[in-house]
Amino acid sequence: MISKEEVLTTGCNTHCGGSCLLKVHVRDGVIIHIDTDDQDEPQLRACLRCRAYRQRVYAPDRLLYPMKRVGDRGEGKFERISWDEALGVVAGEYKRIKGTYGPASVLYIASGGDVAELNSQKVAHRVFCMAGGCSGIWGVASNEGEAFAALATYGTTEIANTHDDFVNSQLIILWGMNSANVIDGCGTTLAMVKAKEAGTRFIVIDPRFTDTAAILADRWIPIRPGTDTAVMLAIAYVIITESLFDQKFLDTYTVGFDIFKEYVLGKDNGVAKTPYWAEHISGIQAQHIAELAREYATMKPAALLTSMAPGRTAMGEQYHRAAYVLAAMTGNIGTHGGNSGGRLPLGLAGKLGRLGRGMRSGGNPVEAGSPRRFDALRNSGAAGFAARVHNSRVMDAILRGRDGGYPSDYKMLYLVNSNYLNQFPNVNKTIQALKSLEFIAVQEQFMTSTAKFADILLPTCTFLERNDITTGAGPHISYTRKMIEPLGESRAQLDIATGLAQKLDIASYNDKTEEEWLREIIEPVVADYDEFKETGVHKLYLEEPFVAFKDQIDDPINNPFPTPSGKIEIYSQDLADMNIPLIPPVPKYIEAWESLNDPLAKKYPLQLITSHHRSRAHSQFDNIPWLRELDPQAVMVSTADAEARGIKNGDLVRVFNERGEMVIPVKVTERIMPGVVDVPEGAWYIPDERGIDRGGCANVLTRDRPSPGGAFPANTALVQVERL
Ligand SMILES: Nc1nc2c(c(=O)[nH]1)N[C@H]1C(S)=C(S)[C@@H](COP(=O)(O)OP(=O)(O)OC[C@H]3O[C@@H](n4cnc5c(=O)[nH]c(N)nc54)[C@H](O)[C@@H]3O)O[C@H]1N2
Ligand SMILES: Nc1nc2c(c(=O)[nH]1)N[C@H]1C(S)=C(S)[C@@H](COP(=O)(O)OP(=O)(O)OC[C@H]3O[C@@H](n4cnc5c(=O)[nH]c(N)nc54)[C@H](O)[C@@H]3O)O[C@H]1N2
Ligand SMILES: [Mo]
Repeated sequence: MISKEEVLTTGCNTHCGGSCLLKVHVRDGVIIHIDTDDQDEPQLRACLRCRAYRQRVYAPDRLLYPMKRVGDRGEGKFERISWDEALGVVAGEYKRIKGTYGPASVLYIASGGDVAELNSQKVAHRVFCMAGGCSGIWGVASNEGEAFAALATYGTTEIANTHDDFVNSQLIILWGMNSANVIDGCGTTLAMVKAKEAGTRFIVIDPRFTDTAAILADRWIPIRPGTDTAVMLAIAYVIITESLFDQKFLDTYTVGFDIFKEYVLGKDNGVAKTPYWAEHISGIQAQHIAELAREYATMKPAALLTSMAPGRTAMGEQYHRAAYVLAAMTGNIGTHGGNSGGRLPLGLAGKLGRLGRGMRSGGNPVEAGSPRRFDALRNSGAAGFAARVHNSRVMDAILRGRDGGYPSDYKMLYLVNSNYLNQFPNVNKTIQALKSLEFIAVQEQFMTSTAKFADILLPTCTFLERNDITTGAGPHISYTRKMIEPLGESRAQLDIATGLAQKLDIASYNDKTEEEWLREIIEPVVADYDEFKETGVHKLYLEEPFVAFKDQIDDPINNPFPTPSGKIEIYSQDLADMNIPLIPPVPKYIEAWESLNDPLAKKYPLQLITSHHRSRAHSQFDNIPWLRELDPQAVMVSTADAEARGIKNGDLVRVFNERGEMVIPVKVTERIMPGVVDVPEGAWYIPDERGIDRGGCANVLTRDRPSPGGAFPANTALVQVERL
């Protein structure tokens, strides 16, 4: 334990993925202050959440002891028990349920929590894999649409340049990107500001006039949610008809442009994807689309940076695929200042070497020999197992089981690093599903809305109470040093898993010490482990910015793209072979469900988006007073829509659709386009006695249906807003 005051450097593990540098002031075993990098450029400066982390560590509502439920599920009544009893019950229930219904009836669900190499969700998963197996989910909430598109087009998800390359761009298009508030790698906005100072032009395309638009944009283009692909196709139309595309690039590095061109021009019996066509869909004037197309095609090099949010819509995969085609048409891939049409690399850029594998789940008997889903890409790995359920369908799967066409009947849930009820769609259905299970165990730090449904609660400590390693887009690697002892009886994830493995008599669970694991993970990238531990954060200085696909572009003969054709697949044979009209072989505009043309729009005329919030990482930090003060939860409504409803700024309003209802304050503003409302995701679900949410939990309103390629459509829902 550290007894005198010391200032120690570490890397944040928070699930925004920033991994920013923290300087933690510790005295007598207590964290007294947290500040950040003030050393060499590029600095890894922390955001407001990191700086407020002390309040999270010492929050009065931290879960400090294992507990068992004594009230009804969801009621939140618990009683303190020992670790021995808690882990004994979990192990006993696993054995009972596996014995009665088979291992596939045990569901293991995990999400973000912390971004850490060792204390990740894998360690508990390994226990269940070794004890006989469990069922799992596929579909990453963040970017399943993006991953699908990147794998189909480029054969890899490592598709972005490092952000020190921004200064080399003439033009940067931030498509749905709000990096001033939403972390996408540490220091991203600073790198953009440097580019702006160096003369780069910025265009922001977003239904909201974000802080990013305010800071950077030379031009802000508001767009109806879910219509991005239509606008991209119209951009392609202008580039094609005005012969602004790079034929040599397309001939050398891509397959299928001609088929895409036919579609865009409407020669395949369809409609020409003109700017006028896209204007009616997106709300952007045709002339503005044409101008955007000409700028993007002629200002070289230009970086089209696409955020994941427009991809978190119904048919969101098509948006990412279309962006990659635009990048290829303009020859912007593999060059400094250009971009693949993707966004920033989280973690280390490919060239810098890879961390060691660390502890892995190992083989899962339930998935051994699983056939592949008919709609899985060939290169989608374990996510393509038919034994898995999509993460936004899993509550429906619990309710309907095999009779509903799902792989199993589910009886038990072990939940790690997720506030599932709050963060995944259709809260009201989730409540029904969680009530129907025989047993639920949750690893948590707080009494979240999901934790209230647990039978056994296992308290996890924060990253400042254990050792680990994390990586960030600096690019950098951090040694996360244990600053204080775990509070109460809370434990690190590996400790919890080790205890559970003992209860399940798995002697071979772990044959290494923590130190040995961390050393093994870091060795391929950092030679001197002891120095790394001492320094805390290891910045990787690049001689020049990392450019994705530079090798493929510079020497295509020796460096094919990792796709079946070895080229950028504008046309994907893998997709063609699937023969699923909603995931076509070339990117197409397919209208989303719950668009403005849906008959439902008569009743629910507003498009809901659910943006990420600057004071939270998802639902994490919503209970932290310093952060709550900053930007209280509210629904953002345009002045025009508010006036039409007699709503004034600050009023309490009802936001509702067929799936649910909430009552929250309204922020009336010119900073969102008419017809669109934003309920930022992550606010905690607080039902009143009638089951109406008073906390502003966006997922009360979202639909639990994945997009055909797996995208998680958190930004596709129709709602109505009314004065209370
Ligand atoms: N502060 C903070 N940072 C975070 C997180 C957090 O919770 N808080 N979460 C982290 C994680 S896990 C993720 S996945 C990322 C998410 O990162 P993003 O997906 O980029 O985040 P969002 O805020 O959902 O969306 C960004 C912008 O897209 C706009 N938008 C929404 N729908 C559409 C659309 O259909 N079209 C267009 N053009 N724009 C649209 C929104 O108005 C918003 O301004 O952020 C990471 N960083
Ligand atoms: N409507 C809507 N819903 C969304 C989104 C959206 O844009 N709109 N975004 C989606 C996205 S991109 C994501 S990634 C998901 C995130 O979904 P989740 O990962 O489920 O969301 P978190 O709020 O981060 O929940 C993590 C929970 O794990 C607990 N926890 C347990 N152990 C640990 C630990 O060791 N460390 C930490 N830090 N926490 C621990 C935390 O206290 C917290 O309650 O949400 C998705 N949900
Ligand atoms: Mo995410």
